[in-house]
Amino acid sequence: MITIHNFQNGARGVRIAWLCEEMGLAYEPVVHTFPTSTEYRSKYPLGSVPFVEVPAHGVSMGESVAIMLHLAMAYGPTSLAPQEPAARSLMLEVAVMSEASLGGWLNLLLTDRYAAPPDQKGGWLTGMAQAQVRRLLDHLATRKGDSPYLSGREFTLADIAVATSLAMWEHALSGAIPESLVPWLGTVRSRPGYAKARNAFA
Ligand SMILES: N[C@@H](CCC(=O)N[C@@H](CS)C(=O)NCC(=O)O)C(=O)O
Repeated sequence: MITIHNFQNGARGVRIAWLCEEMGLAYEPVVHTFPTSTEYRSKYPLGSVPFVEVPAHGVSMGESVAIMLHLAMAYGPTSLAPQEPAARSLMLEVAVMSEASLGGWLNLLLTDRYAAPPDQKGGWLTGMAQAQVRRLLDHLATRKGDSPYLSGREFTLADIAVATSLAMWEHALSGAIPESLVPWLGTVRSRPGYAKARNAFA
């Protein structure tokens, strides 16, 4: 059994549950409050979510995109992580971008909106972070072009990774989705696995 630790409605934990739903993997959702408990930190000293445990495999790990890639490799093969080199390279580039680039700026903006002291919100770096998110989204839209999905013709874990990043941008940060990504986002969000994954952490 895969245990997924997350916050209530936590987009990055939904990302993992959605992948499990798409792959037909059983998982147990565990909801934590912020700040996380001492008990949780004894499992994962960073204290952030998501964090996954698979005791049967001796696995306990953080970093949502690494978790997705691990599960796809451990329980695949799966069309979510294509084997063909060109499709795989695109999937990896976009999936890693969702956290390493997009997620980093989103965390800065979330911290600014929800944690910064009132007199220190909205500084130069906030404007820079917003501009960087827009730049990355425009890049993804251009890169996608007329393809149905972000890494080509197949729905992959890159679509899950970016769609869940966009939930943070749209809902927690009131960000706008580029017009050309709206149909794609509607298509991927209509997958039953997304609704089930969200319900697991509702
Ligand atoms: N790059 C990490 C980001 C993890 C992260 O920032 N998680 C947030 C919630 S979505 C969190 O736990 N924030 C509270 C904290 O860091 O203490 C990942 O993809 O898992």
